Amino acid sequence: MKKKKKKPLTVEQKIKRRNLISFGTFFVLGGAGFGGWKWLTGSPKEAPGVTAGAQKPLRRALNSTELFFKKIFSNNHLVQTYPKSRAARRVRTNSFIGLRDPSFKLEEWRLSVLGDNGEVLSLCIDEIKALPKTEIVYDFKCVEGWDQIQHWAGVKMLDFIQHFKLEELARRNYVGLETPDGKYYVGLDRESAFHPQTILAYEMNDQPITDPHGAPLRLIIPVKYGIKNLKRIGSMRFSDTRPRDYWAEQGYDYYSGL
Ligand SMILES: Nc1nc2c(c(=O)[nH]1)N[C@H]1C(S)=C(S)[C@@H](COP(=O)(O)O)O[C@H]1N2
Ligand SMILES: [Mo]
Repeated sequence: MKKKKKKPLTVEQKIKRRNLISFGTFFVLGGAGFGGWKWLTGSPKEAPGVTAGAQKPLRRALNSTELFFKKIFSNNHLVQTYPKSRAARRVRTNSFIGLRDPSFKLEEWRLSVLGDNGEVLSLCIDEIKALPKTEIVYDFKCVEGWDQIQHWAGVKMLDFIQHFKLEELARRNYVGLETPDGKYYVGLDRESAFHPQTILAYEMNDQPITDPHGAPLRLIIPVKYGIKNLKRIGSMRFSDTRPRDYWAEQGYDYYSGL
């Protein structure tokens, strides 16, 4: 009898399979995480010195942040990308909460990076543009039912973290972003915030981002629906508790992943 030849998987099937695998991994790692947590909290505190206070194994882990990033965020579950020629020339706009403050001055804009004890960095747009640039062309999806292939460019969140040595802060469970006026705000789980395709974008179709699209800096997070792609980022805060989230407060899914 002839063996039936297996049909090659379609992209959708592959994605489904990968989702299943991720889901399975999630449970396995979750279990390991719980065991690991019990092991960690039961471990002796390190000897006081330059870096006191952390449990020994934790310090060892903190010292190998590079490994940490490679392992936890070697996320190869990538969103589909397209050639630049497929990108829309007329990019849709949708919803402008937090973009209407008449006292906002583009020239005075700064990104405020916040940790547990307040501001750790205040950056102007040129300091961000000086970092390596990453481009992406992908299908932007709004929960309201439209999608469009768009071309964005900026600095990868991961590159941003590494450049400004924010690894310790980036170990927090969540990242919260808010507009300068605090009227629109989103909370992001760490894995999505540091997904390799997540970027702090300052260009759209090779031009600086325009006001309605969130000048001068917005989030492009392809693993999430549009609602999480905050326009005009004013502050970025790292925390272990869930940051407030505008649409989650209105009853939308906090995670809003694709
Ligand atoms: N500051 C701010 N960011 C925002 C929004 C908003 O109202 N205010 N709307 C979100 C929603 S629902 C979508 S779909 C996208 C739309 O981005 P666009 O206007 O560039 O298409 O921005 C997101 N980011
Ligand atoms: Mo949206």
